Amino acid sequence: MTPTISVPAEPTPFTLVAERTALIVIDMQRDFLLPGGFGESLGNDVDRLLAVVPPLAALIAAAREAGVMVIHTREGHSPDLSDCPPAKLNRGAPSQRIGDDGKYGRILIRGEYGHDIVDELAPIDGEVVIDKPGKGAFYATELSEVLTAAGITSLIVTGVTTEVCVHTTTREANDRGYECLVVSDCCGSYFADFHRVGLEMIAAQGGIFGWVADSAAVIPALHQLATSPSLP
Ligand code: C5J
Repeated sequence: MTPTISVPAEPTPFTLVAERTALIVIDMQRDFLLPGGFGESLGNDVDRLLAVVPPLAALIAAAREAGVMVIHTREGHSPDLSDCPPAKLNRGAPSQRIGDDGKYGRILIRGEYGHDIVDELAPIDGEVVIDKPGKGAFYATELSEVLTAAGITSLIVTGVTTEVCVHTTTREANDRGYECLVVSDCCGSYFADFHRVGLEMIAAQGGIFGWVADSAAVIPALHQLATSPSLP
């Protein structure tokens, strides 16, 4: 029998089912996080995003130890920008747009240094990395097929930014029938209010998009999964 663990969460406890749960780590990319990068060049305070790295590293380690599938995503585009619609490309200050030269290479372009995940959270061999052109991780990607093939029904959702790619992905997943537990201190926003309200929106109205818990609640549950025997 598959072990299940109850995680204290808002608005109700979340049932973590081993082998049916994946941890999704959204867009922890240098372009968004590093000083001098794309995110900071837009006038944002990257410290708010960097604060996510230590708890998220601990959560990823606990998931790996528990045998929970870890999936990483990266927002970005092909070098010829053929997958970036004009409506997305033409936003923001000219010279600091997608495809322009930034401190870490062409901004949000696949293969560039800035497009990749920060060293502290680098995927390990065997982990899936989804390259996504949109804010949601399901749009124009193979994520649905990956989850279906692995028998996944629940997602632990983390990453940046809370109100943009984390929210869009959680909404997309919720509409597809996945139960989503968003980990509050393992998500981050450049804007404190957006982060707080973004999390409130997920758990409001009886958990309209999912559940919210912090890593202090989720990591012990993963440790319990790691040590609980699979019963026949
Ligand atoms: C944004 C993201 N904010 N990963 N991307 O443009 O949330």
